[in-house]
Formats: sequence, C-alpha cells, structure tokens
Amino acid sequence: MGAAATAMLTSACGIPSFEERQAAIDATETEEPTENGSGVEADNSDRDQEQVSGPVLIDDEPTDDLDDPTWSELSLETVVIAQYDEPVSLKSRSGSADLWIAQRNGIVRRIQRTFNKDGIERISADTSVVLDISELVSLAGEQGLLDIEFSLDGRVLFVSYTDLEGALVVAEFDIARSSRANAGSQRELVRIPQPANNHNGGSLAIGADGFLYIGVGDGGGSGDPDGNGQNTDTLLGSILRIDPIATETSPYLIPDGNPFVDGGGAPEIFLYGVRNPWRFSFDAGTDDMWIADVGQNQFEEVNRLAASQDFGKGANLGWNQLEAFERFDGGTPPASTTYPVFAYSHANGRCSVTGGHVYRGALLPSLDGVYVFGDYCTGEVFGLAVGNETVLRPLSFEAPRDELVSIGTGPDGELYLVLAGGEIRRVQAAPAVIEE
Ligand SMILES: [Ca+2]
Repeated sequence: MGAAATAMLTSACGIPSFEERQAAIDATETEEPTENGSGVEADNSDRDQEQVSGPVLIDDEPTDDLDDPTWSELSLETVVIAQYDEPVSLKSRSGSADLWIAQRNGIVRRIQRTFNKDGIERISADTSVVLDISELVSLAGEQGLLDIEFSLDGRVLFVSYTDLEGALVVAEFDIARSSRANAGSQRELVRIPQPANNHNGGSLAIGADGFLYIGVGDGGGSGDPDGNGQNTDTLLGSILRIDPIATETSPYLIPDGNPFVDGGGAPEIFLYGVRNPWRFSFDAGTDDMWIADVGQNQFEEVNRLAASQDFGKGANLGWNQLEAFERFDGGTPPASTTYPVFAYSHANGRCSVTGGHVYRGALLPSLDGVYVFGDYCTGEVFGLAVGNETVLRPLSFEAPRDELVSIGTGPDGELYLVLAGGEIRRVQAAPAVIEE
C-alpha cells in the first residue's frame, strides 16, 4: 500500500495525517519499552495536578502492585473470517446470526453465519451487496460511509456518511426481514454541514430505549477553532439522541428526556464537549454508554456514562477546554466536567483511540464486563476494568500491526476486529498448548 493510500486510510477515523503520525513514531522509536504493565506509557511531565479530577492513569508509576485480574492472563488469538476493501464497521442485527459490514466506499455487505445440526458454525463472506450508496458518498480526507446500525427490530438500516457536499448525513433504509435493503427507500434524518472534511464522527448506536444515538465530531480544523465542542447551539461536538419516527413536519422526534428540550441548547443534543467520538457503544449487561473520544495531539480518552446516572444526559465531556485530564491550549475546565475513566498518551506510536465494547459474550467468560478497545495506529487491543480499582491490561495476542478502525460484536456478543487494511478478525481463546 502506498503512502497516499495509507494517509487516506489513516485519516478515516479522525487522527493526525500520515506525516504527523510518522513523525510521532520516529520521535518515540528510541524509547525503552514500558515496564509498568499497563501497556500505556506515561507523559505527565507538564501536568498541573490542580486540574485533575477523577481516576488518572496517565501516570509513570508502575501498576504492578494492582492485583492482576484473571482476564489479563487470557491467551487469545484472532482468526481472519473475511476481507473487504476498506471496512469501517461491523454490526449485528436482531433475528440474524450474520455480521454486517460497512465499507468506507459506501457499500454494505454481509458475512453469513449458519450452524449445522451439530452446532458447527459455517462462515461465508457473502459477496452480494446489502446496500450500495457509493454514488452519494464523498471520499476525501476522513469522509466516506462512516457507520451503520439496525433498529431494535432489525427492520430498518441506519447509515451515516458524508454526502457530496461534505455534510454528515444520517439516513435510514427499509430492509424488513431481507438481507438486501431497498435502495430507493432512503429517508434522510439528519444533515449537518461540516466546516472541514475531518472529525465528522458519524458513529451510530441504538440504545436500549430504542432511540438512535449519533456521534458528531467538532467539525474539524485543529483545536476546534470555532469552539463547537462547548457550544450547545450547534450539533457539532456532541452525541445526539433522536427518535427516528417521521411526523408531518419533522423527519424525527425529540425524546422527552433530552436535556435541552426546554432550552439551553439544540434539543437533539444528549451530551456535548466531544472532539471526535469515533465509536461509542452500550454495555449489553448494564446499558452504560462507553465513548472513546479521539484526542488532539497528546491524549486519547475513554468515557463511561453510567446508566444509573442517565447515561450522562446533558454531560459536558470537556473538549476543547480539556484534552482528557489536561487543560487544552490554556483552556478553562468547565464548571461541571465529566472526566474520562481512562486516558493514554501518544507515546510509542499510539495516535487515536478506537472505541470498542464491554465484553458480554460466552467464549471468554473471564472477560465478562471488561471494556475492550484499541489504538488505531498500533493495532493494540486493551482490556479496561473500572471498579474499585481501574485496571488496564493489553490483551495478549499477536494482532497484526494494522490500523484498527473498529471493534464490533456479533449477536452473541463475541468480538471482531475491523482492520483498515481489509481484514475482519474474530477474537477467540487460543488453543491449549499440550505438553509432551
Ligand atoms: Ca473529554
């Protein structure tokens, strides 16, 4: 793959240019590997402790004194189950064992999974097209088809993409019980003009409440020059929540519980102060919302918005006054900031967080309740447990060093890695080693 193609892929999820990334990697190549067991290096040389609130793991103190959770000993492997041109997302759908893949070029495909009478699984990468909106999609910079999602009943396919004018569009298509969407049924729900072609966000998730949550980046440009993250009058820099039911006057309804229904901001906004929330998800066990927000030049962050606290309804996640726990460019921490549960620096080539899922599958029981996420540039995958102690451990398998664009789950909760180079990999336990 040429450098130009790599730069395009690299930029698909809201991260520095190829040149910036290479410079960062070059600058850190001589560093000693970490010994702290967290897998994530410290960079707190200029931290102002007064700013810090909440758990901090950007720290150079060894974390080996923490009890190692059983899951950190898990021996995992990944198996390639399919390969596509620039996949960006993997989703599942109620009533179907299949996996549904979005490609950046605007094509949605299906990985078919069937089980014989003995329960043996057969996987076939269906080459037929579920939906092709390539003619509607722009592809410069970080643009493209960004995500897909199904309604709770599986009968509607939602898509988010940048249109030919560069705006972020969220639309729905009828798919009923079919494996092919009705291409003529597009109904546009939301269209948000974008000041620049990066930080489009576009992540989609249906909550247990059946509402559609939409991640919207700050609009791009370095440092959020227009202050969109802190401006509740713009949909940029926010996670929106809508009820995708059309009325005569609007393509969707505003859920009654949204924080700004009575004023103070756009009624679609559910929470704000995000930069580029590239992948957020709901914990299938607790309904907590987990948001991975891509940082500027220093820190990547993971946020947990507990279901018991209304999923962070109305929360301000701090951007662009804060980058993770730090003041950004002399910013002032907002009066009521919701801080991340975890953040890491760009040391050792790490560059951009890729949000994943709290594991609730059956294959890896010791991983139950652990948030699994990764870094786009290094392809590393981590487990994060937040409880009395916050524990981060790299998950131990030989993942290919390829850009990790998404982590998806099947209908059974099992994990799949989506690599920008094309591979879809299932995560599973490595076979036992039999001693002679
Ligand atoms: Ca933040």
